Amino acid sequence: MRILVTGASGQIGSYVLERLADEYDAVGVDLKVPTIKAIKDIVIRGDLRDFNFVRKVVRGVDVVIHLAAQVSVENSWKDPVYDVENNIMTTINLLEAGIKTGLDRFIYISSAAVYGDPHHIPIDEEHPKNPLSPYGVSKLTGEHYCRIFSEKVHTVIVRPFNVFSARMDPANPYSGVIARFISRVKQNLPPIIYGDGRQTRDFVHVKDVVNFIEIALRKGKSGEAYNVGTGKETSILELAEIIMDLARVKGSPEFGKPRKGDIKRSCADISKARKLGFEPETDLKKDLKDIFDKI
Ligand code: UD2
Repeated sequence: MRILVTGASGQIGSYVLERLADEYDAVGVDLKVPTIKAIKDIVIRGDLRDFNFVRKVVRGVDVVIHLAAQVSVENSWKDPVYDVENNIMTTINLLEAGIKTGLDRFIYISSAAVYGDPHHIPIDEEHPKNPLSPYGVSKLTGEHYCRIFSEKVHTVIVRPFNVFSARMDPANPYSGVIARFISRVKQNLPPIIYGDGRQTRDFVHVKDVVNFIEIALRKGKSGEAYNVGTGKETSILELAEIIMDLARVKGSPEFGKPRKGDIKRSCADISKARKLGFEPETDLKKDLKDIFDKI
């Protein structure tokens, strides 16, 4: 089985490709060359916004795991067109080219951002979808394309909550909150919290996301969506405290203006993923300690 992992140089994609390359004929594609040695020679450089390139790269592939995306909520407000091109156009290009070349399976990595502010916690897959940002809208649009194309190709939608790993980029201002906080405390500066810090997230270690993607590949039902999180809610204030403790930084965090389109609470109901055999192993405090020196 030949597998194509898009976004293979990214935070999740690099781990997915590393894992699958042991077992399958797996290759990656990305705009950038990966920094991870183990996958350097199996990642093709190219732009998935270009249909001609997509057609070439998809030929002979049985499964596409689509992780390439613009991932920042904040950046999606700054440049919504870039967000659409990278999150919607790439998805349609892959589906269209894949269907034409006899693709067997398409695993689309969406996001918990499709739900918007929760009506109930934990959030199950049937929860209303009211995205609050261009990023949430683009991810949800990709899901709709997967759903309507699911008669032609087996498509599975995965909705990760807040993913973290040692491969987050602290230098990138659009990286997730964990990378931002670790970068601040390493400079002996307090983390900056946007808003009052009472907003919550379900932080899930990348190893759980990779585990679930492997499950989805084998057992995911076509046209169905699955949450991937831990079912545990952590406030940004608590997160700041944990990271300040790890770095032995004294004092209090700084507070800034809340971000536009910031979701207030987020916590996954993972019963549906569990039915396929998923069991999260994330231990936030322990995993943060493990990745602290690697970031
Ligand atoms: C994350 C992912 C997004 C998506 C979503 C799913 C990133 C960059 N974004 O969006 O791709 O999958 O989760 O739920 O991985 N914050 C601070 N200070 C900072 C940075 C952030 O207070 O320096 C706050 C921010 O306002 C928000 C929370 O931390 O309330 C999480 O922000 P984020 O950028 O890590 O991720 P989020 O949830 O917007």
